[in-house]
Amino acid sequence: MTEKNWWKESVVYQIYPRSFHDSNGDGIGDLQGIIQKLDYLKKLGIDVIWLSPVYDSPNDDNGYDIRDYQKIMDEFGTMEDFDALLEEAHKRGLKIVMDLVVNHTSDEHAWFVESRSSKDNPKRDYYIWKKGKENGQPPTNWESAFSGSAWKYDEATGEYFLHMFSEKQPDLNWENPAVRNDVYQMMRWWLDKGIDGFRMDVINLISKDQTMPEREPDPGKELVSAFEFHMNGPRIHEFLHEMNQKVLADYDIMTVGEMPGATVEDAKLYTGEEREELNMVFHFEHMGLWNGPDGKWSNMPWKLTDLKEILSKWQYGLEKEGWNSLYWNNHDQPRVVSRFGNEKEYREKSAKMLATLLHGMKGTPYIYQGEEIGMTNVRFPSIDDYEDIELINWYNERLAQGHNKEKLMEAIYAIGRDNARTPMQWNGNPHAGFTTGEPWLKVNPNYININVEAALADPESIFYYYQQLIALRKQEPTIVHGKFELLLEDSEEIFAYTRNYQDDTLLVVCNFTAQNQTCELLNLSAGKEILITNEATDTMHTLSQFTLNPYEAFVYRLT
Ligand code: TEU
Ligand code: CA
Repeated sequence: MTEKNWWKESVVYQIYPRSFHDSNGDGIGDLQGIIQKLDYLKKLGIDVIWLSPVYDSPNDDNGYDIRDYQKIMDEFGTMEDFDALLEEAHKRGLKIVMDLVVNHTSDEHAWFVESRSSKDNPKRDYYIWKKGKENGQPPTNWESAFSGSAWKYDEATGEYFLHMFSEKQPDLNWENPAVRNDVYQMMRWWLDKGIDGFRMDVINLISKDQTMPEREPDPGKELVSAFEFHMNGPRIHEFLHEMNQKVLADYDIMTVGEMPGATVEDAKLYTGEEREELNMVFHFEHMGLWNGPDGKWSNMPWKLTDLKEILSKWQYGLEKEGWNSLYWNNHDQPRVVSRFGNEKEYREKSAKMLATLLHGMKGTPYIYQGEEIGMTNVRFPSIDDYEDIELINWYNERLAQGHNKEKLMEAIYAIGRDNARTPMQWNGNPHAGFTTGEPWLKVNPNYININVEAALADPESIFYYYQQLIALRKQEPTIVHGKFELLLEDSEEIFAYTRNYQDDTLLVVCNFTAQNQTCELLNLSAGKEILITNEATDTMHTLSQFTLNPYEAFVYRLT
């Protein structure tokens, strides 16, 4: 596809390289391992691969702490391997979108090594340095997203530097034009190699509120996150427009910004065509349904009506301007079939239902590695089996505060990022065929039954259902362009909507429960054709009143 806005008709597949496929037996996924699986991705039917960071990194946050933007991480291979991957992907008509992490670098990046060396080093202002308070406290009472203060004291110069994530991820100072120009130069270097775009990590945090407001601690909220002060900051649109004009506009690419705290109104400004900023954003509203006083770790119960309110708000909101990203999970989120579906007795049915709901909507769908075979969350017996800095820091901080260990583990089982990072399950061989060595993170023991080889051998598998949904998007303009209309908005059991384009109307109905549900859709015309269903049937429900089986989903064309 070379026409403008090809990304509006594409389906994206996210690869977390560390966990995708290991080609040399060191237990760590790598670029050659991805090359070996490109035909599998082609078979699935996806168009674009979003590659989580593959740059040189000490891996404090598994590559989201970059030490050299123009060098490949040793464990992943060489720049020649990357060039081979890009060439092999393009040969198959697959595009590669890289992960751009420029809100922060690693503290081992040459820029930071210089910046911290002295107050008058030319790179001092590449980062955000502040004096502490008179009483010896850090400059503000903000928390890092990975627990503890968002400020780290640096002995060498007696000042603190800001890190909204780990202590090894100092925030770049985007107020400094030299930082911006160095970032733009690096982006052009990658785009001139022929990559097809960027996913931009927490890109709406780069413009900091220069007043550095102190936050009054709120007893109801254990988290006083630095995030809150810098989401959609004062100069964010200026910076993104500058990036667009100095880099992005010169290339036929796709850009998607990861934007914690972005609203529909923000997204219109970030993605409106005439705005010349980005193409799409990832919002987090549906990923925050279970947030409570301790953020996501509160793991509150969620309601279908809340999910419907959020997703339909974004469908309506970006109908005329901007464009939606559609996702259930990624490398930071729990597995969708465990979170929103039913991983036990209805794993396959509910996974297909969830896929139907998302892929029937308007926007660009993103599939996270393993989602297409219904991989689930994991329950490792000990905290020592886990690797993610976010969950380990949170666990240790809460344990030190006297919280119950079992309760903490239950939250990790439900919400922890390692749920998404257990190695991809390729077959029933040891370590699921991910590696011939010892995997860097244990494989989910259910790989024996849940793996690609088994899925490819089963015509009724979740894989082939995703393959059908992707094909449907290619053949049905109404799925790409149709206007969304929510139905049954008060139902806590059924999520239903129509898509209308020219004189074509599609109906999507999904039962989110393990029970039969009666449903009536009186004011709709009759069904004319079943486009897809997770039921083994060729008879359509009459829409006046009908009964849905547990986790039943279908897409009808209406007369
Ligand atoms: O994630 C940003 C972010 O908001 C994370 O804190 C995420 O939402 C959270 O872990 C879920 O509760 C991006 C990357 O996707 C993440 O992997 C990195 O750890 C983070 O930025 C720092 O680069
Ligand atoms: Ca390897």
